[in-house]
Amino acid sequence: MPDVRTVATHCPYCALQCGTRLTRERRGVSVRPTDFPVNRGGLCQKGWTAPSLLDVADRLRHPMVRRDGELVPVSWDIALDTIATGLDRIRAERGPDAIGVFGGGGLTNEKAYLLGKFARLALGTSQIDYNGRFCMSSAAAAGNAAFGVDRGLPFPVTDLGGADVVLLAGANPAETMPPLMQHLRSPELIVIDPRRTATAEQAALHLQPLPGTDLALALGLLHIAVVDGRSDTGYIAERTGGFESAWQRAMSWWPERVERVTGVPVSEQRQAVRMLAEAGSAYVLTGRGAEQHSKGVDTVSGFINLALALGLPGRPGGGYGCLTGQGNGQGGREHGQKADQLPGYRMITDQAAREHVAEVWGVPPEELPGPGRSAYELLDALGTEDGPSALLVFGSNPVVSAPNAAHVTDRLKALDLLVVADFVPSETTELADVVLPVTQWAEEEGTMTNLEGRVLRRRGLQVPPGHARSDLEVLHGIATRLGEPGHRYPTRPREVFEELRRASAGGKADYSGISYERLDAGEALHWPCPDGEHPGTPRLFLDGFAHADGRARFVPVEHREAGDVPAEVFPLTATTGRVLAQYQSGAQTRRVAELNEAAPEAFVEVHPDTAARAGLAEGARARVTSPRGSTVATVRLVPTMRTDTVFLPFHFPGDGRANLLTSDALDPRSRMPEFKVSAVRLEPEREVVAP
Ligand SMILES: Nc1nc2c(c(=O)[nH]1)N[C@H]1C(S)=C(S)[C@@H](COP(=O)(O)OP(=O)(O)OC[C@H]3O[C@@H](n4cnc5c(=O)[nH]c(N)nc54)[C@H](O)[C@@H]3O)O[C@H]1N2
Ligand SMILES: Nc1nc2c(c(=O)[nH]1)N[C@H]1C(S)=C(S)[C@@H](COP(=O)(O)OP(=O)(O)OC[C@H]3O[C@@H](n4cnc5c(=O)[nH]c(N)nc54)[C@H](O)[C@@H]3O)O[C@H]1N2
Ligand code: SF4
Ligand SMILES: [Mo]
Repeated sequence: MPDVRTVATHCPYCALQCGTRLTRERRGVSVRPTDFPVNRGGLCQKGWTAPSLLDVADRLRHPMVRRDGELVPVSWDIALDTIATGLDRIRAERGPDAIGVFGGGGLTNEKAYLLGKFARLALGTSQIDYNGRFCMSSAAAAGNAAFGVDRGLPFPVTDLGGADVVLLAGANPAETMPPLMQHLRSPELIVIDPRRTATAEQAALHLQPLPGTDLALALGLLHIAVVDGRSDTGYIAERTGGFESAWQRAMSWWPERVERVTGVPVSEQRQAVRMLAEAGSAYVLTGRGAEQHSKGVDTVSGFINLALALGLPGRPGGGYGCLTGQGNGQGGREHGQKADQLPGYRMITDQAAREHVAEVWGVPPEELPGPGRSAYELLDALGTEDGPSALLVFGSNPVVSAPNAAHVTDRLKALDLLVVADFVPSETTELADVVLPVTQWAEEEGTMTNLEGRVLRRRGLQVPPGHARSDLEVLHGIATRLGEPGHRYPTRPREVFEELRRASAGGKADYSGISYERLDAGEALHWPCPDGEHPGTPRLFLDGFAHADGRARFVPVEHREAGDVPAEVFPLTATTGRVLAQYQSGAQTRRVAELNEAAPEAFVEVHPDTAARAGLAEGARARVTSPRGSTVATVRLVPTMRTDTVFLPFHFPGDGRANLLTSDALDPRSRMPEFKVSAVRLEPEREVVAP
């Protein structure tokens, strides 16, 4: 890793991957935004303060092993030997599936790829999944069903700026991707969100449904479009299939019925359809608000059906997209850290895919395990009779971010061996038996794939502090101690990428024509990019969809209730999400002084009437209780809230964890947890007095 003075790279946080230039000054590293298309000179507060992550006071600098209950610093050899000995023993006693791996959508493409290979070959386990299951999986499943391929935005972000109307279903980019808002200045916005968010404030039309009812709303919008003769019958006939069966379901969702279920007035439903249908250019986008439900896949399908009926996808100036979340939310789901996938966005159950990848890896296809458990199911099985008794975590903090968090914490505690690689302490490293200090963004090379499927170069500015090593070196170190040949686990990112190119060749997410050389020369390469001369594919579907017949598919969907239904004891609906100044489980951003000042503690947004009924005033400490457990948070009175709904951000630790409330309800297809609906009651926090 060279020590250089200045470098062009990208922000370490979200999927927008704003372009930045880092410079080493005498006082530390400074950041400034570049004119990269997604951010065009803009950054959010997290991006501006990112350099302070590099030298946070409690940065992990030494490997640590737990001895007599305490984590103590040890050498890398001791740490890696401890891990290898433990894994060997567990594997000998209980077989390879007794070892689990939990990855992350923040990992570079190279790390995600090598982690998947490491799990399947070095460990021989099927038990690998990643936090993207909590993030992207519903949109991915619906996108694959409709279009035959799943790429967050099948068009560049800059296309949005030319639209007349953009519908945002359950996304709050004004807080979650602030620089994106510059592309949404000229279009009129329709925002579907139970809360009047900063994004909704900028909308021409804000629909405010009860959490968990978007599917009914999407069916209702399709109903109006068809009945009012606003659907694009020519496009439906030429470019799609399955309209009739989808329409059969939408037929019974007349506007008054939709209003009863969602709370969205008929007039607003009609206005939304009118705006979309009369626009010359329109886009439908979904975010986690529509997706993180036990019916997340069907809900996204409902919105895609609407977009298809209006003739938007695959047209210049129109389309459907999902706003991916984590820095590498897109690439993280393509290279094989998902339970059911191999690199190139191939399915692990597909014989041809297994043969291709096995050949690149130099093993017989029979050696590759089959599909494993999905993220929540994996966490839920830890330490049980047939679940893993060891877990390796790379890039996630499930003690805070997993649903039903108290239960997940218990499962983690039941493990024989928990290994966590991170660059800062987290609520999950606190439970670990071995903690491995790794490099972070400005200390390493690699590639990331942003929300528009564009592959970007992450570049290193400086050497890491202390004894931190890259995740790639960690995987190499464990694999070789388990008896694997070292050359199978290259530690140079460029070498891993060269192999990833070959492994992805011919797959849906084909990176074979992308190289560090082309990226460093400034080429804008969106996958698929099947050969070195190929210009990449910024816009998918213009000539046809990825199904064999070139047509998109309507998917018949029907509304259903959420896993939790509010009733007497738990009369309110709690939903969860994000604030601008904190990122995810907060492991990084709670360590940045400016960010922590802006958003220091857990809070709950409540309508003043709802608060008054519960005997709560602004600033009071409230206890929010669901059938799973309770969270303590400071009351914020928000007059624009629905009276039946409260909102909590999930960034905070301890008894402020919003995930103490969330349930284990999963989408049957994507296995996405229902982060957005929990039945709760609200009351003043009472001191629990010991008897
Ligand atoms: N500041 C910040 N930015 C981030 C992140 C972060 O943690 N902090 N995380 C990144 C990641 S990984 C992701 S996935 C993205 C997520 O980006 P978003 O999807 O924008 O984030 P959320 O806040 O989870 O959800 C968006 C909105 O959904 C609404 N919502 C809740 N329930 C429902 C519902 O039932 N229906 C509808 N229609 N809306 C509902 C919430 O009120 C919220 O305003 O953000 C990325 N950017
Ligand atoms: N209630 C509720 N819960 C949610 C959500 C919600 O909306 N509501 N959203 C869900 C979503 S969309 C997401 S994406 C998840 C995210 O939740 P988590 O998976 O917990 O994500 P992070 O907090 O980003 O955790 C990443 C950890 O990995 C470390 N890390 C970052 N980069 C690297 C790396 O390159 N290598 C290694 N080894 N470590 C690294 C960070 O320091 C941090 O400790 O939360 C989910 N949980
Ligand atoms: S929007 Fe996302 S990528 Fe851009 S500066 Fe903020 S956190 Fe970083
Ligand atoms: Mo996410």
